[in-house]
Amino acid sequence: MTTLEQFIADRQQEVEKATGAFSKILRDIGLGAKMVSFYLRRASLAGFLGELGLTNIQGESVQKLDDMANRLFIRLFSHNPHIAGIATEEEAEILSTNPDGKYVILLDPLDGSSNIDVGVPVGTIFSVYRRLTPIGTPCTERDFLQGGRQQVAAGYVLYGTSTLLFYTTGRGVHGFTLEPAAGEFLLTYPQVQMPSHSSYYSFNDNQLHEWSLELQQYVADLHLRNQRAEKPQSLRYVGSLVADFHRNLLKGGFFMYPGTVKKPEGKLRLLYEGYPIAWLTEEAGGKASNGYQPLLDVPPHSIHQRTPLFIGPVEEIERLTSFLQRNVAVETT
Ligand code: AHM
Ligand code: MG
Repeated sequence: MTTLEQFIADRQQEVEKATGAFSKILRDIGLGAKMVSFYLRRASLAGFLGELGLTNIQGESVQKLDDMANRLFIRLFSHNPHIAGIATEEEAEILSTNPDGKYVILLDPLDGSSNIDVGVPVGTIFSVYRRLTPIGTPCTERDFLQGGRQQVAAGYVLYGTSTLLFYTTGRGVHGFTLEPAAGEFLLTYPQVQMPSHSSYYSFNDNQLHEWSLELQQYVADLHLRNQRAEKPQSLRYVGSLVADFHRNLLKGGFFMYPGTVKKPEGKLRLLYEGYPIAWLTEEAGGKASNGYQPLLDVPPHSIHQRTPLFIGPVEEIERLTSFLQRNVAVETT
């Protein structure tokens, strides 16, 4: 049995020259994940459910557990001397923490807020960059706006029937399962590969009438293929990105959250959700796009920027994007 700590220690040279800084960051993520997992399990009995009564920078109502997870991770990382700054989905501005730190971290502390109160899986998403500004000075937004290809680590924690931690440092995707008796994450998925065939589709179609004609045609094509297929793709949609992505990663499926005519940029955030999930997808052999270019290549201009998101097996995403780019002859029933 390999613990997360052991695995990180054995492989830290992949990211840096044995200074231990990077390992400590991943260890802190593991520690935060164990604590959030514990809070979530006690939430309904301890009165942690419901809204906090505040609205965040995204204009969304903050749940008590959103706030707890956000404060917990900020506290953990503020005490980590290797982290120069933190940006989270819940905070309006970046937080400059330790001027001597080499890295900055971005977090969606608790993703899938609408599912917290009903015991449905939620997640944490993280993304780490080496800072650009000189060590010894406060970090700036520039350190966070480097673009998806500059990530040095990215991953998520899924708080589901078990608590899982999956991450990449650019050499594939590795997955760990929390063994509650030992309080340790154990390596359970050494090298994850996304199946090349899509068996599931995951999207909320309540705005379908507001989607582009090309995307509506793709959806018609999907249903037409399903009518004819021996093994049609099945709908699975949790409404927590981490849970939907995780299922699709292991079982083969695609997820999309497109823009609409009124909100062309969609709902999900490029830095906290888009880049990390896109990198994991590519590292597992899949494809991630904003509909027109690889998601990792979409230039960042602000920390809370939103983006349309299309992620899954290469073949399905290529088909989908060729509809968006009007390269496919459309057949209708
Ligand atoms: P959140 O960060 O406020 O929790 O919102 C993000 C979530 C994703 O986890 C999920 O994919 C999406 O919102 C679901 O949105 P919708 O309810 O519109 O389908
Ligand atoms: Mg989120």
